[in-house]
Amino acid sequence: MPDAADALLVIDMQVDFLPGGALAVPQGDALVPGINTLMAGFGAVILTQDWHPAGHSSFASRYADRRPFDSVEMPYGPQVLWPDHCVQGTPGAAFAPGLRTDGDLILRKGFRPGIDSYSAFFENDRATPTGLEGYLRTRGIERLTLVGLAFDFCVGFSALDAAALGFEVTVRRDLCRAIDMDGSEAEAARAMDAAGVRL
Ligand code: VGL
Ligand code: ZN
Repeated sequence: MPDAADALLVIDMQVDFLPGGALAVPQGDALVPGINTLMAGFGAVILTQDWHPAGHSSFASRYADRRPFDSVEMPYGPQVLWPDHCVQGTPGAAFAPGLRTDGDLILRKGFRPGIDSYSAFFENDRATPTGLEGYLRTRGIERLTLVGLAFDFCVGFSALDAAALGFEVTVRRDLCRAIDMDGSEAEAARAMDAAGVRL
């Protein structure tokens, strides 16, 4: 019997993050069967969806003098600029082909034009909540297992926030893949380990 206090969080398993997508994460597509199998063992399954309006402030195409993977200073701090990706309602924002999407909640994030959201809990100003904490707490969920994309961005920030909020957090590294720019994969692993996240 799945324990009602355990939830699986499936992060950003979307077409644009798969090989061939706008912001492809190597081997992202290889995770689908394993994640589908894992879902069956959980009492609560939540999927997140990166969900940007066209012209989002995290898109390098918004800035005449910037390229994807440059960094800019936003009012809330440094922000990496990305290729246009996961634009609301486009095929690239859809879930990965073959992924089970019959979970309990689909949480969309990154929909505010002026602010990016890596974490499923807080936007990149580290202050604006997505509402996920309240959802989990009111359901009595205490333990979270995270899988999906990308290990060093949305999975990592979500895991760190979940640990800081007091959830017991496990990241199934075998069911994640990283973008890995400038050593970001190792840095994310180090930060999660230091925060008490089980890897
Ligand atoms: C992500 C960069 C930009 C992710 C989303 O899902 O890790 N990374 N938007
Ligand atoms: Zn994004």
